[in-house]
Amino acid sequence: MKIALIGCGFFARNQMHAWAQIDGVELVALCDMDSARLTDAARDFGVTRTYTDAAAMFAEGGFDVVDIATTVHSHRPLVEMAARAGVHVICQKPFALNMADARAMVQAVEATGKTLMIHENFRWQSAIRAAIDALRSGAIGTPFFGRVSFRSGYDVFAGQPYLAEGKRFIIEDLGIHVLDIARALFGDVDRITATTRRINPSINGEDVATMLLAHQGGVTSVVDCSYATQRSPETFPESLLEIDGTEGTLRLDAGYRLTVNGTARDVSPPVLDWAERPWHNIQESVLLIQQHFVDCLRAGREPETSGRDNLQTFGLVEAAYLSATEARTVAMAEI
Ligand code: NAD
Ligand code: 89Y
Repeated sequence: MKIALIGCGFFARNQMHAWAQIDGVELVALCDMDSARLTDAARDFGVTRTYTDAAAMFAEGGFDVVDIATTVHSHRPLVEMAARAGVHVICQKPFALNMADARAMVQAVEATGKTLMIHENFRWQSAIRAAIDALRSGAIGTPFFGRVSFRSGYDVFAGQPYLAEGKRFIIEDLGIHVLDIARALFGDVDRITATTRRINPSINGEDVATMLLAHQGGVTSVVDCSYATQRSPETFPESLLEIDGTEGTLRLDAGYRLTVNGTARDVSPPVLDWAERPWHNIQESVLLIQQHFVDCLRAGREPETSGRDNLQTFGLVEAAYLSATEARTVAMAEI
């Protein structure tokens, strides 16, 4: 399986390391508008075909999958280019700038019969996966309440300075993952109520969001995120869980400690040989989601976080902003 990757920035290096680790896959081409980043990545990952223009890369072809690792503004044009080229597509989160773009991107790729997966990796973190497996095994009966919580004071702006610039910040950047974990655990959502705050005066967007979700299956969940929380020890980038069910409880506490009905175990992720703390949790999930994508293509299955599936997660982001702006509950049917 031949892969081309667009966007050789901060996060894409994880994706390149993961491709190098997956059997039967070869990274054959790289593209970035920034020629210095492109040259560095090509050297570090031994890729000889390089392009500063995505259209030129698609015109030459010779790959089965394109992995789009750019920031959101370029997602729709690049996904549409990939659809015209008839290749399978992985696109980083956030999916799109708005719902209309996201829907158009799904349609564009579906019309070609190829697969579109959104790189929504947090549900693939091994600790989260252990909790999902325990819940789906019925260990705590039928869940009726959940809390998915991400609270940190980690300086994400050092590595990703663009996060300080946008009008939107934490829901679009990080909350999107936490909302997706809530969907993976409790299913799709009927309605959402959200509040937002900006605590850090040097950024433009909100850095605190608290969301209340009514899931279709009857679970009520609280999804709360903050990058303004000074906690010790720092828990970045852990998502913590509290789930109550008819037959018991599940907790995923700081330090990757999973407790199901009073029995605790360590579900710490491994530190892959190219990974570094504290990012190792996210980095392992990149390998797992890319392996999942390859497995799905080989088996002719739809990936868990396909473009169509991710319309629901991205819809929650849109609904949360609408709810916070208008100070009201938003039904997902409105989005
Ligand atoms: P970045 O700005 O460091 O890198 C993006 C790169 O894309 C830049 O080098 C830029 O020159 C290039 N680029 C932009 N438009 C292009 C185009 N049209 N053609 C070719 N190259 C183009 O950004 P980043 O921090 O690496 O983030 C990239 C994406 O990854 C974002 O959407 C971000 O939300 C996401 N991200 C995901 C995770 C995760 O865990 N899933 C973590 C961090 C970032
Ligand atoms: O961009 C974000 C993401 O997707 O995961 C963590 C992050 O890097 C900073 O919030």
